[in-house]
Amino acid sequence: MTADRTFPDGFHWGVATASYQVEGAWDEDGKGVSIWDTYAHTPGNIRNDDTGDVANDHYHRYREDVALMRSINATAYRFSIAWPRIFPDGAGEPNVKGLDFYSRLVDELLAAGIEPFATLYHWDLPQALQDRYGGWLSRDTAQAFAGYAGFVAERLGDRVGHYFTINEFTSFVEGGYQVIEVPVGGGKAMRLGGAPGLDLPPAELKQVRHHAVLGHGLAVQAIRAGGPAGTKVGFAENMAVAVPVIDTPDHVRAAEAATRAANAGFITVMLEGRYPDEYLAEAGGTTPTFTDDELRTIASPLDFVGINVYKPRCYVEPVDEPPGYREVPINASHPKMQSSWHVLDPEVMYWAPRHLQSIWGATSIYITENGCSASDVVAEDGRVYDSDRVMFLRAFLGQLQRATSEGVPVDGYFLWSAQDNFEWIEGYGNRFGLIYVDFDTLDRTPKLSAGWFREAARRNAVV
Ligand code: GBH
Repeated sequence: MTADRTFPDGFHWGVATASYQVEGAWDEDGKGVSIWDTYAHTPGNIRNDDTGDVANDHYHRYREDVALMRSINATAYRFSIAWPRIFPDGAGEPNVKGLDFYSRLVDELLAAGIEPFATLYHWDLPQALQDRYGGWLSRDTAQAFAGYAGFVAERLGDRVGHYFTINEFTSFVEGGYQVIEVPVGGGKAMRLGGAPGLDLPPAELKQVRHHAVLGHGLAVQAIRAGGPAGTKVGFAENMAVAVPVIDTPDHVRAAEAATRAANAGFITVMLEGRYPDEYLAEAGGTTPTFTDDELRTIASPLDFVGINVYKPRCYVEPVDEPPGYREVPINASHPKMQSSWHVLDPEVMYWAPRHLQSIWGATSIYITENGCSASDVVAEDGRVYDSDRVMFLRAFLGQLQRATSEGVPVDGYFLWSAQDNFEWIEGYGNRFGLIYVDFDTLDRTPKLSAGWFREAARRNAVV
């Protein structure tokens, strides 16, 4: 292996999961009900009516799972904390047994030499807050989120030094609070879905987005106040990435303008402290309602920027008239990975962090998720031959290495996912893991790609 495919020293090789997708134990040890418990328990919402009641049973098998992570040389684990385990009612009295689970998990990770990175909100809102306030439609939920985040940083801060506030604003807002179809290429569309399963008018939707980023900002401040000095915090957003058709300065400028506009309600306001004029103009300037003070909170200084990178949002060309770019339709024959939305282009892994650096001057970036689903099966010899995932990882990490070699400040990579798990409205059908899970026996089997990851992490290089 030549030296020129290596990552910077200290680069984190992580794997990621989320509480509702792996933990199970949905009503154990005093946990409150989450909006995903409610949503999945409602027939017709999830493919095959699957639920996360048991999932990977990670709540009970975390020791085995940490050992598996160690066996593939992971140096970091991004997990999420289930808010209703800590505050069953959303706020008020904390549930000590719920916190104890994460405390045990963190101890196990540290003993295995794996650094814990905790996400505070990966969509499993306490149902109590949905009922009381209408969830993120209300500022009260943002305030409650900060209370919970500060409490966690105070209690786990001696051992957890990195926090992601909210995972994928885009997904839980756009999928949970409206009924919407999004283009998936070739003129086709897919319907998004998710808890709480509402269909709000556009003005209220903008207020939901605003309260989500406000919750992020309030949580950043609460984590700094609650955790020890040096605690690091950022978000984990599914960045909309515009890819230039041609790598020339005019195309790149067009792609940057398109990227800034496409992230207006989330990344742009969190990093700039203002909503772009076009975003405000869309609804006649009437929504969202906000104050300057809130904008300052939303843009609270961060230690790093986290992005989930799966696919390009679009391709762009420059044009002379405003806004200076034009989206190019994605061709019907464009290659895809198994998930219907998963347009394949490894170069998105180069452009995403490069745009973060060039548009917003990011100085520390984590790829908080990247991966793909595949039609994995256990072969007769007991192995799982996910050749497409190996292709995917080599290509995407190759592009990430290209970015770091040009000085784009990426400090780590988290593969989605450590294991096959509950893929939201797709149920257990779409497998994203490095480790195959038999959902009848809960047996775990490392896939071919796990061997690839083990070697890449060992060498800190694309292999
Ligand atoms: C992430 O979401 C989640 O954080 C994670 O929990 C999930 O399991 C993982 O990725 C794999 O899906 O608007 O064209 O993209 C994934 C991002 C966003 C993918 C919504 C599907 C709908 C179609 N998801 N997207 S599109």
